[in-house]
Amino acid sequence: MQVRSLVSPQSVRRPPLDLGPHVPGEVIVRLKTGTALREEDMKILEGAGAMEVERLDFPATETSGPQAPILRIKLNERTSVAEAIAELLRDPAVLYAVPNNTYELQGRPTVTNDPVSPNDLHTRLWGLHNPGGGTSVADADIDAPEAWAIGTGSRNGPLVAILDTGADYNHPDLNANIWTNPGEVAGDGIDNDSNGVIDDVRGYNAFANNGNPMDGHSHGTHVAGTIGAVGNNGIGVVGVNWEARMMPVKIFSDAGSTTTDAIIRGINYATRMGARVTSNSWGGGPANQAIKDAFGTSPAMHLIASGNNGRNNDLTPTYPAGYDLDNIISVGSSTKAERMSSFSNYGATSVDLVAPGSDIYSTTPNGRYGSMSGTSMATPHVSGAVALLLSEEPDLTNAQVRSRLLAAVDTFAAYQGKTVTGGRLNVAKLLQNATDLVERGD
Ligand SMILES: [Ca+2]
Ligand SMILES: [Ca+2]
Ligand SMILES: [Ca+2]
Ligand SMILES: [Ca+2]
Repeated sequence: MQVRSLVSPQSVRRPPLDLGPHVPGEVIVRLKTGTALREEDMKILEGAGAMEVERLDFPATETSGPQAPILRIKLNERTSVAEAIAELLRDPAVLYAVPNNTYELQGRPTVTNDPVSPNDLHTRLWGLHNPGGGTSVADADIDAPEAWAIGTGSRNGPLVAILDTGADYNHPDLNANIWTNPGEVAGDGIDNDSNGVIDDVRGYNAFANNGNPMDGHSHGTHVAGTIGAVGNNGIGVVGVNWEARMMPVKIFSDAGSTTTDAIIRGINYATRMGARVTSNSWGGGPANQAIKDAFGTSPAMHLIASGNNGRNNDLTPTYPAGYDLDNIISVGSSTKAERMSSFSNYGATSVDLVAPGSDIYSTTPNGRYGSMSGTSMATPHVSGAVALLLSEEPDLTNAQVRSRLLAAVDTFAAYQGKTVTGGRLNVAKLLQNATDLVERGD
């Protein structure tokens, strides 16, 4: 017996009804084939109202090879974004056409810069080592001191791209652990290493498309300190890694907003420069196929904040954490009392694990220190743990990193049914590997 399908054909591609917040008069377009932008492609774009075309091509990798063109087009005044997308989707040469969606930082953490002398600071790093007392639960931490008995990180270790508001690379507790581009000469106005960016010595400003990733906000500097503030140097704080190789990629303006084209430029730069890990304390807004493809093309492991809406991501996905890619890990936030942070998004199938994110003390610009809360602060604990693991075991694949990371959690009822693992990061278990673990009391 034949079953007749009542489903209509899938071949008609329609633009989404809700385009989400986006840059007016701009569209991101990906073509299907070829690596060159041909004359007939230009005709298609002009037919859809394009006035200006910028290439945002994904870098070729060993697995992907050369990539089909991806373009940011600026439209003439007569054409709306919805009209242009509808027109482009009618052409079989177009793989997809999406808005240049805009995104915000994950929450707006408040900063309290602290004037207290450096010798007092270690007691505030409860996420690394929590002795208990007050509202704190002893050992509600990632067991960093136990991990440091195995390794403390390396300045020749994995390149960690921090996609954020930049970083204060002159901070005395960060400077030595910020990547220096070996192929670039500072201040000569020349792109010495021919990577498309002039004078990108300490990272990249993808938002303004220049070589200076200085942080005028504070969020990215705080994230960097959790991953790799210089350890055992007698000042400030210690990161999960005492030594690290962190590359600030500034995808946000100093006001904390960004666009799809800046995000793609930032991810592509990280890919091109060989990032092994990316740390992403941002999200919200609509799914965007071009951003998903930029993450998917990159061979790096991507640690991504689950979001600060206090909601279930299984029901209402948050992006980029929610993109279904093997190299993305979604991170929720825990408190010093071993509870889910009230602001943290959760999800039994969509949030992989939690890490300390409430009341986190770290570096802030101009040589200062302060506390912030958010899944933004939880994510760099995991990024730092993955970097520490890869500095010890550089040959691990992404699949191995994922399975090691998700096995090396401390499980608690508070995280059951709210995360895939039901647990909180434990970096000592991660480095020890779960098989020969000896449980410790603190
Ligand atoms: Ca501990
Ligand atoms: Ca350069
Ligand atoms: Ca130069
Ligand atoms: Ca320090």
